[in-house]
Amino acid sequence: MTDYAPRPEDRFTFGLWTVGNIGRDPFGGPVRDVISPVDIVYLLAEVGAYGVNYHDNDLIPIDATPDEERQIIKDFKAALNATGIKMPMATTNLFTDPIFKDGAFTSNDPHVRAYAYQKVLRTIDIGVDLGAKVFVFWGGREGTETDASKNAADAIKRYRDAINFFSEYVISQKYDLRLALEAKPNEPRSDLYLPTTGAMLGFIATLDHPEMVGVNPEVAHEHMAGLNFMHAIAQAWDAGKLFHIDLNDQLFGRYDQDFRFGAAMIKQNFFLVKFLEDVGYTGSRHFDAHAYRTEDYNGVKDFARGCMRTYLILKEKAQQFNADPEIQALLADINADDGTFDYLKTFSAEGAAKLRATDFDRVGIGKKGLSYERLDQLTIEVLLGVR
Ligand code: GCO
Ligand code: MN
Ligand code: MN
Repeated sequence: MTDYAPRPEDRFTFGLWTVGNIGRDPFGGPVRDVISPVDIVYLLAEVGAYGVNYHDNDLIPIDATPDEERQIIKDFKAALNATGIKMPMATTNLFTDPIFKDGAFTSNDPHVRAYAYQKVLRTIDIGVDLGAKVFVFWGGREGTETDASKNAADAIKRYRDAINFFSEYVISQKYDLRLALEAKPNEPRSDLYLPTTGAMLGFIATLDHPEMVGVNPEVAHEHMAGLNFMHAIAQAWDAGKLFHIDLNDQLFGRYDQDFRFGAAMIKQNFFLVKFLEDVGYTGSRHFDAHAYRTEDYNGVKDFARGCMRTYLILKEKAQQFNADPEIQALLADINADDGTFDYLKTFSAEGAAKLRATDFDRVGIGKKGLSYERLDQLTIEVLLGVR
């Protein structure tokens, strides 16, 4: 048992836009005052976070003059130095300004696409200067309301051209920077292109520099699509593509909720944390979520502390699961393997012939109970704290 205090090695990060969220929604205006990026850095230091991430315009207003931009970056760097807060990930806002109302890289208008490229190049330069090692692309407006408006295959091609362009830019500048693509099925557009992490993984394989591009999956986004997030994470991990992760929470079938991590689906998030910890994921554990609209800034701190604390509690539960003799005995039984079929691990003609000649007790094997009810109940009891 620990005190669940966050430590730097936990790599807990928050976006400027997360704890800085002022609680605006489609039905109501802000409920919290805007606080400056510098104040957000101090707030994150106070709650024990490791780092902060940002969109270009969270830090530098879209219409800032070069002098204003220099001063903002200077002040931000001073806050990072004073607090020890790191800045591991940067991203570009390609969705708020009206110019992006029909997308950025997938817009039909070449001026919009070129402006988006320019915005990304500038953000990469500043992000690298601030310490970013991962650069996220979330295609917030890369989609449609009506498919009469765009050719979906052209949209994917334009997306590919853009990521290839930025990959070459990073290589040409000799930056130590990897790119991470974030999928979302919908919101704010009716339908977004490349809607799931699986779709992104397929897309990455078609790029000119797939080795420098991975994914930034988000709990809420896969849940919005009714999918098992941990399975998406497992596929990304298996492909060597889990460069970053956006943790939050979200019920199936709802609007984009962005709840505190672990606020809604405890069991799913337990298996997620268990997966990340079991495989030894060492990247940022980034919380892309925000406090309820009912909260003031004390509530925002409760929110931020809660994200990290729940992660650490679930991590402890995962350790408990892994150390539980009854659970482990069940798992050993379920996974029993005497090596009889090791010859099938690679194909050989002899192996195929041997397999053809093998008699299986199909009925007997099909009758065997697997004890998953017992296993799941034990899991629930670990989670409920009665074991
Ligand atoms: C959302 C997304 C964003 C992105 C962010 C960083 O649903 O709005 O999750 O928060 O993660 O733009 O790329
Ligand atoms: Mn999101
Ligand atoms: Mn996100």
